[in-house]
Amino acid sequence: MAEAFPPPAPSPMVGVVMGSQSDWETMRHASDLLTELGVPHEVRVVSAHRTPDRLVSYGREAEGRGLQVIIAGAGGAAHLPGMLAAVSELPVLGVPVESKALRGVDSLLSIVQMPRGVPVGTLAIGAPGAANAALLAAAILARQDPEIRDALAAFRARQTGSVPERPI
Ligand code: RP5
Repeated sequence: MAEAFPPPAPSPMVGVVMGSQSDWETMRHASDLLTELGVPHEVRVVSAHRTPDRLVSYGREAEGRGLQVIIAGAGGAAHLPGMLAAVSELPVLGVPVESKALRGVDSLLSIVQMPRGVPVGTLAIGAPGAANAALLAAAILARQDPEIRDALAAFRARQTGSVPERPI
């Protein structure tokens, strides 16, 4: 069974948003990494198609609630990141969730091909993209936040240390 959403942080800096409960298996990789780096965040299900009003309120209210970055994951005709970028001036990082029919290529193209003027920073398909979205969000926040900068540096050092020089 999939893990439950983490309890909301008191003052979240990052919003992790997904189009469906079924995206959580992918998007938890973003949430887990933000937790590991000590980045306060919240997790929400917001569908561009099924809950359009929720999408507009979430995007419009995000900055005023103190969020600094939105990570949005969706699959198929994945409008969620682009629509959030349309109603918010926060940086939006898009994660293409792997779809059954087209293995996430549909999600990737839907998210990456934003017309000029409303950007979405698009990551790789699936769990690696979700994890990298968290690292990129942390890197953005780290410019102003020494604790996050240190946590990110420590993460990178651990990662470097875990790579053996020769295959085991
Ligand atoms: C998208 O449709 C969601 O982001 C999800 O990836 C996909 C399928 O959703 P479900 O039918 O599993 O709810 O909106």
